[in-house]
Amino acid sequence: MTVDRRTFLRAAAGYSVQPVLASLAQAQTAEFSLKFASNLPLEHPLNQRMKEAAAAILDQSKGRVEIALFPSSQLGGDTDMLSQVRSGAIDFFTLSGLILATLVPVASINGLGFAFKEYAQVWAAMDGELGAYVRAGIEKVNLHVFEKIWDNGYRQITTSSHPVLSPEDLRGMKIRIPVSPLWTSMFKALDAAPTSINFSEVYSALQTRIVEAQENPLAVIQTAKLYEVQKYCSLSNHMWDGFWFLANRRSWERLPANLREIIEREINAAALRQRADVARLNGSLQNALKSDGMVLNAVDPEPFRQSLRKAGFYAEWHAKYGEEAWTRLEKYVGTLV
Ligand code: X2X
Repeated sequence: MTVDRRTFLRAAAGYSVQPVLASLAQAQTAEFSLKFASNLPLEHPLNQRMKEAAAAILDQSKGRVEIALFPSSQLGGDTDMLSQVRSGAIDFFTLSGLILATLVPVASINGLGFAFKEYAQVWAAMDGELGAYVRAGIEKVNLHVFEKIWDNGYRQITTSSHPVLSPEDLRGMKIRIPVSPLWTSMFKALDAAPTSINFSEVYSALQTRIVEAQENPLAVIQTAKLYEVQKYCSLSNHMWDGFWFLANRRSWERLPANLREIIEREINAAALRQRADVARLNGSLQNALKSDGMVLNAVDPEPFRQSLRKAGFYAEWHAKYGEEAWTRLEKYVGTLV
C-alpha cells in the first residue's frame, strides 16, 4: 500500500490508520490498488459486506484489483472525504445523500421528514425513477455513482436528558445533526437547536456534552457504541437515510471495462445483502440496546408531521427540489402535504 501525505500526517498526528485488506499477499502484486473509505465502524454491515465484496473482486479479477477499506473516518470526516473522492485521493466513498446534497442539492430528497412510510416504498423509489433522477444529478458533478444505494436506515432520536415523545420535547434541544441543509432546516422547523457535526466527532461531542442529543439508525447507535453516552432512544423514524456508493470518475474510467463490470456487479450485489442485514438488525437491536442500558420509547409521528407542515417545511422543500423531483417522490409515497 502506498502511504500518501495526508495518510502519513494523520498517522503522525496520532490517528490510527489501519486499512482492512482482503489479502495482503495478493494485494502487494495487484495492478490496481484502490481505496474505499467510510465513516462507519468496521462492525457495521456496510463495511462487513464491503469487505466480502473486496475479497470477491480480488478473486474474480485474478488478483488485479485490490480494494483497501478505511472504516471509522480514518481518512477524515465526511466533508473532507467528499473532497478527497472528488480529487482522487480516495477512489470509493459511501456518503449519505443528505450530505452529498451540499454538492448535488436534489440528493437529500430521500431524507424529507416522514416521507417514506415503509421499506417497500424506499426501495421502489430509490431503485426506480427517484433514484435514477438523483444519480443523474450526481454524475454531473464528475463522480460515478453505483446503481444500488446502501441502507443507513430510519433515523431515531437519542438523548442524555429526557425521552422525546412529542414535538415539545425537542424544543431548544441541543441536538447533533450531520452537515446538511435539509437536516438543519428540519430540526429548526421542529424548534430544536441543531448543531452540524461530522460523524467522526459525534461520540466525543456527546461524551463532553457539547450536545445532549443526536439522531441515527439503530445499527449505527449500536455499532458506534453511542449507548455508552446516551440514555434514551425515541423511535421517531423521522427520515430514511441511505449511502450512495461513489467513485472518483478518473479512477473509475482508468479501469478496463471487464474489471469495471466485476466491481459494479459485486458492489451492487453486496448492497442488496447489506439491506437485508440492516432489516434483520432493526428487528433484533431494540433488545440489544435495552441490555446496553438504553430506555426506548415509541413515538407517534403525526404531531411531528403537523409541526413540520405548520412551519412550512414541506412547501419550502417542494419549491427547492422543483416539480420533477417532487413528482417522482410522490409517485412512490403519495401526496406529501
Ligand atoms: O453521520 C451520521 O449520522 C451517519 C453515520 O448516519 C451518516 O453518515 C449520515
